[in-house]
Amino acid sequence: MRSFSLGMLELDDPRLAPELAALIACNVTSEAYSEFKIGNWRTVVLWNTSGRDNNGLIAGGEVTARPTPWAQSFDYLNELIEQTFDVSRLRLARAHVLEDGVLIPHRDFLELAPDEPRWCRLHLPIATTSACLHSEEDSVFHMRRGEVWFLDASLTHSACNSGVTPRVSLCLDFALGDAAIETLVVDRDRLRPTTPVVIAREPLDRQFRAGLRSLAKLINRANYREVLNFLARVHFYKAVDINEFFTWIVELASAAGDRELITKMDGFVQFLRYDRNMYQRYAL
Ligand code: YCP
Ligand code: CO
Repeated sequence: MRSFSLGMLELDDPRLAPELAALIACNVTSEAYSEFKIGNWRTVVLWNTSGRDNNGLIAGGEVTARPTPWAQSFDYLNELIEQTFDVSRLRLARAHVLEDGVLIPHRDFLELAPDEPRWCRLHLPIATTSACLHSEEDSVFHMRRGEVWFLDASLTHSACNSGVTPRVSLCLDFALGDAAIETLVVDRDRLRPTTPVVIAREPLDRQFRAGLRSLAKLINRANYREVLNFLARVHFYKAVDINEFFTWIVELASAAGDRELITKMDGFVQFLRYDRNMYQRYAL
């Protein structure tokens, strides 16, 4: 696993509580990347380079980020961001609110030009439960509240919350270039070392595989989103590489023999995994 925890920050609960409640209640959300989610997953943009409230797109360029008009009143969160990270290299800070939902397996930064400085994503969960998991390739892990994580979003990854209590995680994207990831944390003494919570999963046995194949008997244009919802979550509890998700959806569409569905799934895999242009959307 290339993602790793940089350590645990002390959070100030009384100051955090009202801002967390405002984030969960917020309806100034960004629709960017909404084709990657199934269920209740919302993004509130906290810092960006355009100054517009709901612009949550990652974009190239040299401009540093600043709090959006809506996020300016978040004294505690803005202070936390400023005191912990090197904001001169920050390009985008979002709060991802996830309540009973899943991100469809995908890779990020595919849309950035090859000459862009290397992007680096840090996560800081500020509310979570044990039902909230993240994944990367063949690993599944839980990020604790207050833990600062480097997530290698260029690899195939996903996140899910199988409960109903909202998980809120700050997602900070930096233009890192050739510098070391650790340099993004300005005051490293504030981070307490932690051992990451890696999730052990049960084996994916033959019977379960046969069940997966039998989904071809029921998948159709009316229900394929529900099938995707189910399939995107399998690797969180069965020991299987996340990339198998792409094989499953293409094989199921093909076994179902529906031309339109085959084209849709082929195109979706291309979009999620290999090749995406800036501003490109995918109509699921
Ligand atoms: C993530 N990927 O993995 C981001 C959020 C969709 C694309 C938006 O957190
Ligand atoms: Co992602």
